[in-house]
Amino acid sequence: MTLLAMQNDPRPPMPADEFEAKLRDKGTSYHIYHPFHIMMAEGKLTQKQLQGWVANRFYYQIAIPVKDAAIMSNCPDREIRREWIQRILDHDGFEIGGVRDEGGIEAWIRLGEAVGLTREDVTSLRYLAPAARFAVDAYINFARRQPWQEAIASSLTELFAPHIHQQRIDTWPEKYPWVKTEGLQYFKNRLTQARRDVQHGLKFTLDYFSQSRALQERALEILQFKLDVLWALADAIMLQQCNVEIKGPK
Ligand code: AHQ
Repeated sequence: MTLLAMQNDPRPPMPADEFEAKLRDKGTSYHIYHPFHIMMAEGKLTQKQLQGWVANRFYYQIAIPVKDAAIMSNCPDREIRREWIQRILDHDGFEIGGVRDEGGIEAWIRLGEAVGLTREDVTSLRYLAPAARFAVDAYINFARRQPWQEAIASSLTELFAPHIHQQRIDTWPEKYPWVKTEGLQYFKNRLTQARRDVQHGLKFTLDYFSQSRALQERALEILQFKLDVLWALADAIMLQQCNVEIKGPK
């Protein structure tokens, strides 16, 4: 159903606070609760497994600015583009008027080197699991093909991101003391960037999708899709790194 058709849903929309609470309640499906991330937080990953996570996740990191550029290219609203472009700069880095920032993609490569990978191990994507690629591509294609309003709503998994970034900052030095601390800079940068991004994304989502009950339900569906992208990405990495046997039908 198109956004226009959903706007005409005759049912009264949920009150804004109830809608926001339902969005936040989806945090129970966030990938911080995935077995692989629980193993990570408990210090149970080997160096190879942590390297595998960093190497696979690099594909997600380089996808983010591509995804955000797709949203920009679909969005006719200059005010929104002025806000949204910051996300591309955060990841790709920039040099504007003498101000230089290497960006999050570069910081993620440094995370790779901090866990003992070479720059080329990370940038070559040689360790990328096919299912990890497909999970990330599903996100990029969603942003390319769906209305830009829906793609903005899909970024709201970052409501829950500061928690997982803080968890890494708090646990890695004790659980993985061999990781060079400068590698954690990416997570530290995201604490502020994610909070800023989500303020804008949440405000837009609450305003736009509160036009009707059907739109509110669509926003919840979109958030669940993106939670599933992150969950599937962790599944792919765990399968590759822990050779877990797929428990199919007997
Ligand atoms: O490093 C992450 C990042 O830059 C983003 C952008 C945002 C989006 O636009 O979908 N989501 C996101 C996320 C990042 N890191 C993930 C992690 O676990 O390190 C979390 C992820 C998210 O919650 O969506």
